Amino acid sequence: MKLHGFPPSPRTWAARAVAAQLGMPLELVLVDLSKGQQHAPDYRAINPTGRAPTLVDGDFVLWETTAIMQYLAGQKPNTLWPDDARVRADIVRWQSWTLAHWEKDSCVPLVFERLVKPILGAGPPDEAVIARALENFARDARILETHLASQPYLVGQALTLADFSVAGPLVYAQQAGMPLADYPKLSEWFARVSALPCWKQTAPQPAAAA
Ligand SMILES: N[C@@H](CCC(=O)N[C@@H](CS)C(=O)NCC(=O)O)C(=O)O
Repeated sequence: MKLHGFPPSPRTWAARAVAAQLGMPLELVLVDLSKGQQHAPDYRAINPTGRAPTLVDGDFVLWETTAIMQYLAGQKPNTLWPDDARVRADIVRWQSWTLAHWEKDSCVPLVFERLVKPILGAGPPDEAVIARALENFARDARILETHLASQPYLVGQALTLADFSVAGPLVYAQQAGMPLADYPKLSEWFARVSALPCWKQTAPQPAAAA
C-alpha cells in the first residue's frame, strides 16, 4: 500500500502513525505541498480535491484521512478499531467532531495564522481569526478536559483511532501557541498519545507545516 502525502502535515502524520501502530508497511510517496505538487495533474487524477494524503491499495484509491485510518485498521483484527458497533460509533463520533469543530474551528486556524503564514510569507497573522479560534479552542478543549478526567483515552480504557484523529490537530500545539497547559487532563492525554513509539517513528520535520 502507498500513502501519497507530505510528512510535515498532521493528517499524513496521523495516517502513517496508525499504520505504524498496526505494524503495517505503508510506502510514502511524497507530495510536496510546499512546491504545489498537490495540484499536479497526475496527483489530481487520484485526488481531485488537490489535498493530501491519498491512499493507493492496488486499484483502490482513497482520500480523506479519517476514511484512510478506518480502511487501514479494517485490514485485520485490532484494538484501535474493534469489531463492535458501539465502540466504532463512539470512535466515529470523535472523528466527526474533530472534522466539524476541533480541527476546523479551533486548531487549524491557529496553525495557519501563526505557523503556516510565516513559512509561506503570506502576510501577518489575522488577529481577529486568532481571537475567534482561541474562543473555539476554549469551548472544545473544555469538552475534552471533562471527558478525559475519568478515562485515559477517548473511547473506553484503550487507545483507538479516536485518539489519533483528535491528537493530530495538536501536533503543532506548541508552535501555534495553543493554550494546552490550561487543560491538565488534555495535556496528560496528549503527552500519552504523542509518546507512542509509532508517533515518534512518523514524526514530521518541523521545517514546514500544512
Ligand atoms: N479533510 C481532508 C483535508 C486534507 C487537507 O486539507 N490536507 C492538507 C494538508 S494537512 C492539504 O493538502 N493542504 C494543501 C492544500 O489545501 O492546498 C483530510 O482529512 O484528509
